[in-house]
Amino acid sequence: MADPLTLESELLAAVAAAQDEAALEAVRVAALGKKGSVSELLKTLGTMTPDERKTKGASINKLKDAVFEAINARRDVLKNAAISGKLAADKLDVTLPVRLASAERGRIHPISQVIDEITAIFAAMGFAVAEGPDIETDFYNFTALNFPFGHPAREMHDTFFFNPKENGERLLLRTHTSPVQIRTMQKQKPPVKVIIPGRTYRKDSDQTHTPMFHQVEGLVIDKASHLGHLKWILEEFCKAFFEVPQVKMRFRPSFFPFTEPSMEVDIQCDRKGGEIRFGEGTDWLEILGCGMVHPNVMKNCGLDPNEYQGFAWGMGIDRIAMLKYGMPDLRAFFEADVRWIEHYGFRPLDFPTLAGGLST
Ligand code: 2NL
Repeated sequence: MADPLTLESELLAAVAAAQDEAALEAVRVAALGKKGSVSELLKTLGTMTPDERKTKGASINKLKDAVFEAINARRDVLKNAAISGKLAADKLDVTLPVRLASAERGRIHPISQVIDEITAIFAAMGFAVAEGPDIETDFYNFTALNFPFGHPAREMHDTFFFNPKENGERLLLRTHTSPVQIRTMQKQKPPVKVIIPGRTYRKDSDQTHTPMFHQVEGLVIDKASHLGHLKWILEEFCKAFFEVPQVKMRFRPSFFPFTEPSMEVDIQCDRKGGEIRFGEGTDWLEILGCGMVHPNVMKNCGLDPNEYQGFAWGMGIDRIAMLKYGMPDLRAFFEADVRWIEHYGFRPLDFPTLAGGLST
């Protein structure tokens, strides 16, 4: 039979050597479990004479108590060590920036931002927004707009045509947003006051042209609309859009098939020091074309040019977006580079308003 004192020193050494709770549990089972070394010793008490039991019983019970206590004490130590280790490993750096909610993480493309800004400005002047299809017919894109058949202006637009249908009709990608104005005039009796922002397409691709680009056109039709109204609207627009208190504008005679007279408009700017400032300086920058709606266009929409007159204008969105926000490369607009949009994009919930600021 094992000697209680020897067994005690062996078991206490094993308890002290247990490095985790699982190892300690194995020691406990081997000592105090049903067939454990201490339990086996306890069983021998029943086979002893009363005298033997008196002398040996005390030392065996002392062994059992000592091992039991040592295991409990060791278990506390190991539990605390495990918790401390976990606390040390599970670190949270509260100085890290907070991760944004998903609705805050995306960015609004500068083109969308500029369209929203333009819409806010014209909405405040009482304009509605109209939309129409990107795929158009020859009638809406050219004929109704007073482009005669075989006229060189049709070629100038570098049109993307689809393959002809069986009936010979050839659809195309609209080369300007003007078809939407034709559709609006057909649907709606004057007075008409609309702007049409949207995608337009021309077979043109170089440093300053992309085959898809964006335009916004405006149209006003009423009984007594005149160029004075047009000039005021465009001036108010330019001041609001470029966020300057004053801006000089220069109207130069030009030609478009769908307006008469036609004008190109330059705004005053300052190009000193490699950047452009608006509303100051002695330089000029062309930003849009405009004119009085041609009587033929009125007639093509079923309006009597002796009863109604109107004016219209059109401008490229991509270029004024580059000017306003200092983006040097047009092609980056359509490359879907997330680093570019993170730098130049706008926060999704900051919708531009005249009262709250267009581009805060
Ligand atoms: C430009 C010039 C312009 C229009 C667009 C228009 C539309 C209708 C009737 C008459 Cl339905 N005019 N639009 C008028 C003048 C100029 O755009 O340089 N755009 C980038």
